[in-house]
Amino acid sequence: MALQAAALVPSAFSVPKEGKSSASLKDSSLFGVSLDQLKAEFGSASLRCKREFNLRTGPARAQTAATTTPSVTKSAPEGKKTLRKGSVIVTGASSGLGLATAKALAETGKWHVIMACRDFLKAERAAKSAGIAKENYTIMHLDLASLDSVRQFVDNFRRSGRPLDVLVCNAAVYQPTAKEPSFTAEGFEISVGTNHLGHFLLSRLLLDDLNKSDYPSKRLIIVGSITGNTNTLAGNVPPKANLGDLRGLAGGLNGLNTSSMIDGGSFDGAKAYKDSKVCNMLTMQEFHRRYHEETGITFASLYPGCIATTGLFREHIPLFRLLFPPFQKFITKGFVSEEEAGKRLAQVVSDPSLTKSGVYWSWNKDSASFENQLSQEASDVEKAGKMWEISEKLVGLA
Ligand code: LMG
Ligand code: NDP
Ligand code: PMR
Repeated sequence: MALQAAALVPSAFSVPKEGKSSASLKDSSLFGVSLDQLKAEFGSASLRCKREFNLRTGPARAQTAATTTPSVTKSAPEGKKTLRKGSVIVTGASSGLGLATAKALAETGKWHVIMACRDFLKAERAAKSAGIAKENYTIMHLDLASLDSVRQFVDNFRRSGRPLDVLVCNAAVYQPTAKEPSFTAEGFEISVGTNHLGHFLLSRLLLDDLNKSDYPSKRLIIVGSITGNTNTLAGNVPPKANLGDLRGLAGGLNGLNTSSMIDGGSFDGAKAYKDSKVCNMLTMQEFHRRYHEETGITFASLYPGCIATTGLFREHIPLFRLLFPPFQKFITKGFVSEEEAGKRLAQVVSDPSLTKSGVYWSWNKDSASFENQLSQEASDVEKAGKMWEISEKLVGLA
């Protein structure tokens, strides 16, 4: 079953696409990104149209963003079609992408969203002000910065008696201005501890529950990002993601007798976030290699676009928060609204044509999805395996 990383990017996808992918991975020009990639990243409307046209060659490769909803039909014994609501957990659904995704899914009337959030009141207010109908969501407490909380959440969820059809690992923290690291309950540097290790334990524990689901398409989705991919311009803005030989991770990221950074280097909050996203993308692929064939679960990651207005940037300096949205809107053209990004992630949750496993999805400017190519590091099979094994130890699974 082991689908090698290279198989994630079959030759059919080597045509330069809107995304930041298939052009050469060689470090050649600006920040080591080839001109083709730059053109692709900044995009031009006409190029985009042509590319999108070219992309519309296979059902799994390019879809329009028209909010498709799953036809959740199941054959009853007597041959009648019955519908049951899908049950999806979204972590960090109290703001930004998670909230927009919860809203998009709830609005279809075909999903019950379990909003797994660290701040119950904030989540409740957010759900209300987003206008999500009461019967379409449940809020459950989850603090990913505590492994006890993750385990407690899993127990509580099981006790609720709901099935689990899709799990979306979305929550994240980003500390671009922190001078010193802060730590999770177990003493892991907080960005990798929350974004990666918390989700790693959560998804490992809930794999069983997903496996038990009788839903037509079961999925585990982990949100990735362009900034963790050094085969793009965005991924080459310093500090760049780099897991090195994982010595800091192996040491437990505690910043005491070992580094707080995965590669063993000195603390850099922006790098820690980008490293955590690399772990997210590696985890998705390792899940795919280990479990897809056996379970039929679809494992996927995505870059939803640059949602420059979310709470993710709350700790950045005010000038950055002021300039970042217009910079992305008018200069890089990578900007996407929370609503649009939510529709994209909702597609990965429920679109019947996005069932391919092991894929890192991206969208072009016409909001057509395509299978994007991960950077060399983010698709390194050996590193993924090593990262998986170390993470298992850190979260107490091995
Ligand atoms: C690191 O700095 C920090 O060291 C680290 O601690 C952490 O915070 C990390 O990733 C987070 O960043 C990275 C460094 C990159 O970034 C900066 O120093 C700040 C750059 C801020 C960029 C954000 C948006 C700036 C927007 C400016 C333009 C505004 C436009 C308004 C919209 C107009 C609409 C019509 O550093 C580098 O990569 C090196 C290059 C630094 C160049 C910085 C200059 C920004 C210029 C942006 C290019 C666009 C050209 C502008 C033309 C404008 C014309 C209208
Ligand atoms: P937000 O800050 O708006 O949302 C992050 C969510 O994570 C919040 O709901 C937050 O909760 C929650 N969260 C943070 N820490 C914890 C924790 N310890 N336990 C439980 N929940 C927690 O950011 P975005 O919506 O932008 O980010 C969502 C995802 O999208 C992230 O994975 C991010 O990496 C990814 N992404 C974002 C991009 C962007 O441009 N914004 C681009 C590419 C990827 P609370 O509300 O309580 O703070
Ligand atoms: Mg980046 C095509 C260009 C592009 C895209 C799509 C993004 C996305 N960024 C691009 C280019 C640039 N950025 C350039 C040229 C610069 C230098 C001026 C730049 C800078 C920059 C900073 C300082 N960008 C940033 C930051 C952040 O602090 C954000 C970050 O790295 O968070 C980890 C960020 C981002 N740029 C993006 C995206 C999607 C982000 C948000 C990060 C994420 O969630 O992964």
